[in-house]
Amino acid sequence: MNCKRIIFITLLLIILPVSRPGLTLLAQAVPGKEENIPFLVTFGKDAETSWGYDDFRQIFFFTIPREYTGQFYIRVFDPDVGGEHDEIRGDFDTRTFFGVYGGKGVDPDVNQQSRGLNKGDNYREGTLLASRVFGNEARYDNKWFSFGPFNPTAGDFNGKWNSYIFKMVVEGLSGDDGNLYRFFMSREAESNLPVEGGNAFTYKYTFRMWNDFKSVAHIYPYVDSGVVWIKQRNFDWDNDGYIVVVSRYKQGISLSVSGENDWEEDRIPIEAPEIGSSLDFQFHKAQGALVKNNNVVVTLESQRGDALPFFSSPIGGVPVYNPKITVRKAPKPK
Ligand SMILES: [Ca+2]
Ligand SMILES: [Ca+2]
Ligand SMILES: [Ca+2]
Repeated sequence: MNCKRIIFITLLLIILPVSRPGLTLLAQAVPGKEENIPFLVTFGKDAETSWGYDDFRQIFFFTIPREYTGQFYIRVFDPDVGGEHDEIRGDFDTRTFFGVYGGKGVDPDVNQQSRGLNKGDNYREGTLLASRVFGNEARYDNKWFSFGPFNPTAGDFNGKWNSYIFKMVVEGLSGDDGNLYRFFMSREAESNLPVEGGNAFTYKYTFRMWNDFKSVAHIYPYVDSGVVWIKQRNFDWDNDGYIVVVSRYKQGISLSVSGENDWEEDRIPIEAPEIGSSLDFQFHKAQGALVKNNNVVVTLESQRGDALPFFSSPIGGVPVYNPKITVRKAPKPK
């Protein structure tokens, strides 16, 4: 490699991360790198809700920047329910649907039902591009399965993000076990090669905590203009430690935490400087007796009742806060 080429690549590495405000380069792992979350969780529809789930589905949106013209794949790690990683009840007898949607009806800014937050919502709206139902299948255990290739223009174009949007619907069709899995949006079928500037988001985050006292999980909602306060709701935290919200302007607000099979909520004020940036919701595990295999569900909505998206790669980056966190109690919603 000659000297000019080395200088060129060095410059490229310096310039690229700042050339796309709000979007980062390596943003396609879901859960994201900064979130420190091992797995997403979806239970079969015959499961008890106290196992951490209340609607037996998870919906994620993937964004492909308009400038990207190549094909891409959405890869799923451990899509089966069996063998490693998954949560067994009795026998492994759960079937999980994974479906990738594009076209009109997908964009959740245009079609709110696409978010799948309310009972009766037609969250499968859009064109089904690829799907598969996974059961207890050793050939997909602890392995990646790739959906695609997809052409970016098969997505639903969103002007605000200047991106094509695709939707992944995961649904526990039958059985009572928990399917643990994660995603990666990749340029290749057989390896994880990120699409520059891509991202992913959801409006209802259902995830698994690490079985580790020291581990802190993070999720990063984006606060859009017009938000004055938000209502947070968390489900089935099993009273495992504490949840705080941190931002550039919040040193730490302690939230009400849910017990087993129970929702808790708070109202969190939003300050003007927080608009157009991300909040950092931190999930700190209880010290002492380890709460094992803890699955938790989190949703947020603004004072207008509009749900806030959680991005796998935080928009504007991880908010920087003062490490000496002072904790105060969030007021109850009125
Ligand atoms: Ca497995
Ligand atoms: Ca079972
Ligand atoms: Ca699995």
